[in-house]
Amino acid sequence: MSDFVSVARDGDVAVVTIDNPPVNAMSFHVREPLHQALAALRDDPTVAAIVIACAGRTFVAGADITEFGKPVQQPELRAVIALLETIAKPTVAAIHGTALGGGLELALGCHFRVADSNAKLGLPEVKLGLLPGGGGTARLPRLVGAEKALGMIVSGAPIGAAEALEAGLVDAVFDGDLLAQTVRFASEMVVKGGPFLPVRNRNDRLGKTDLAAFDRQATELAKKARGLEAPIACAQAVRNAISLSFDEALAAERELFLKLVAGDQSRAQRHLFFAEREAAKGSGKDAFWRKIAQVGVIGAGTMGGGIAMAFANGGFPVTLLETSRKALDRGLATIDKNYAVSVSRGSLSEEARQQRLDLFKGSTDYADLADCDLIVEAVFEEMAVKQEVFGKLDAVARAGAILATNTSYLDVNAIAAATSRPQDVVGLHFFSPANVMKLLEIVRAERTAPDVLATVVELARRIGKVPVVVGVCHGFVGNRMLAARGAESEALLLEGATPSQIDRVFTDFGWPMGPFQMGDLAGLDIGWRNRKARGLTAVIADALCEQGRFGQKTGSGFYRYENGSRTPVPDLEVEALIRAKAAEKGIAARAIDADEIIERTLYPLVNEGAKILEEKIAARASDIDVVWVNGYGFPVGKGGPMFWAGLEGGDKIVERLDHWHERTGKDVFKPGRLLRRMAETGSWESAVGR
Ligand code: T1G
Repeated sequence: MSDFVSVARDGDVAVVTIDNPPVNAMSFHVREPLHQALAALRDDPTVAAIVIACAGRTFVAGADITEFGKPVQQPELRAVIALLETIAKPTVAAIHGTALGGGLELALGCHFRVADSNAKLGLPEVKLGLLPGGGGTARLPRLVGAEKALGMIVSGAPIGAAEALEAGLVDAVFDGDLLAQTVRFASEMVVKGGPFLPVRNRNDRLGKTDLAAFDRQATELAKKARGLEAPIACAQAVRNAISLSFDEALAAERELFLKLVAGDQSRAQRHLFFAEREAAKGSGKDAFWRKIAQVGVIGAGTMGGGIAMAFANGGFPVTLLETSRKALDRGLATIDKNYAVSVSRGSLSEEARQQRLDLFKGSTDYADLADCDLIVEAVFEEMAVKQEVFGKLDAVARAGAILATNTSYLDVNAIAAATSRPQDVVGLHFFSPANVMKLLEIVRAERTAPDVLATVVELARRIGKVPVVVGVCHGFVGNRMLAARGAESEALLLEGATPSQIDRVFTDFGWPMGPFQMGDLAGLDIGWRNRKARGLTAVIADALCEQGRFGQKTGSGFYRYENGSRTPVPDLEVEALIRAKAAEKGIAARAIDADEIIERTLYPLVNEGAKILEEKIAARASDIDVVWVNGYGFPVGKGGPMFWAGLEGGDKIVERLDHWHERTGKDVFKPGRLLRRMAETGSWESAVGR
């Protein structure tokens, strides 16, 4: 056959094996020989049944994403599946690892699907700004029902083999030798005899759809789309499966798919798919350079507790150290409560909760960290405190242990210098809540050893984090750019904009919330203490904090929060305070529109990103996108600030920054050299290359 598709016989059962490492993507060089093989086997009278299986670690994990946006080579996936459905003899897909996207759609083209008990099945196309384009929106509802299909396709979340069996998506689940059991299953079907109904002709479940319930569910899901087109298209396509004939629904799916695949949102989300994988490159993927079996965390506060949970969730025993028993018990109680909340929400079983709690050991004695392979410090954000902790760590930690700091701003080189082993020191900047947020900014200090870097990058993936390696500067990539994005927020308020007006521009842009609501959620006192420590001021935020308005936690900040609710209510008192501060500075209020707000917040964000790239604090523009999407809620449909800059147009950004620089004389608007080059060359890659 070909290097990528082979056919073997087990009696009168033909086994077609796809072998296209690493994830058996349905690339053209797979589709063509597969199409040929199936046509031949269909017409071969000596073949009584056909099994489709995959070599390597997984069943087909989807269409080949690298082919999108390029001329389509025939046969397409839909043609392979259409051929599959013309086969009268039983066809069985043997699923192990992950059957995702086009891979599951291929399996839906078979009469039967059997799965290994650890297999996962799903249609995650929505995460790429797409919808299933190989008939999944018309076939999946016919097997699992419209409501279940809607949930799976709009969320893109895979389900396990047991749930798939219960839902009717697979016909059997096996442990052990999957292929042998699948061949036996196929033979049993031959004996049982046909006719074998292709999924496209199975309409019973669809016929039982409660349309009102379905439409309610679809409306609820659409509300959460936040400007993304794909979730809406997914819901529409599943709706079509109910109300149209199979072929009409298939044609409608095609139309929606072609529109999305050509759109900026899907291009942005495909960019992020590869950017996340690129960001983790440069380290031995599955090679642990240093053994990490036992983890220590210093500080059981909000960050320390979350970090400890992240490691326990990854299966690592954790020693949690605090200065006093009281503080330790408080920290452990919070961890216990957090797990209890997950159990009550059904996202964690009671058994798993207990297993994780059993991984924790509390201590107030540094000596208990002596057997840890990695120790993460999460104490007060002050250099002297951190250096004292690292001095103590240097005395107790075993040789070869990795010493990490969770600082979100401070100089990791200066922290490392407080030890006799700076080569073992690295920054691990988690984001709050650390057991939830996916981003891990890994800060490479001047003397951090390569194997330390490689080890923590791999470790990050193992605890479900998205690692990005960055250099040392104040605030690293994320917080340094955040400062640039926020630099003008106060000026915009003094000149006439309101907190809710600015926040709405951000939510319209696709952000979960704007800077002022975010400030209230995180607590305005954190920034206040940081500014005071550095001798900086923020006229309005400082004034609010002096009034004890720290945000949600005190019931008021830039907004009011009534009766403990999290709903921000615009507060005339705040607007009066802003106007008073403006009057003190002789600033008259004027109308400010959404474009100006974007230009004075997001253009400086991009500009700071360009400076970071130029200083090699970030290795790639796409790394900056991964930081902002996974750590700061930058809308995935825009691909991150650097990708978005390409959509917005480098020349327009430079022209407007020049305008504001001339008008205000502020450095935050002064376009960096690399941004100008990007505007000339049209891409960050070519700008960096020049
Ligand atoms: N196409 C091309 N390359 C892919 C790929 C794909 N579908 N999936 C993975 N890769 C590459 C990836 O870039 C990396 O490359 C390597 O494989 C290993 O991946 C018509 C429209 C399967 C769960 O969305 O979720 O089908 O960096 O590091 O952590 O309806 O990969 O080594 O050079 O992620 O073990 C739908 C995407 C496509 C699934 C494995 N499918 N893949 O995770 O490995 S759209 C998806 C994943 C579609 C049809 C439509 C994960 C994984 P490199 P990895 P992993």
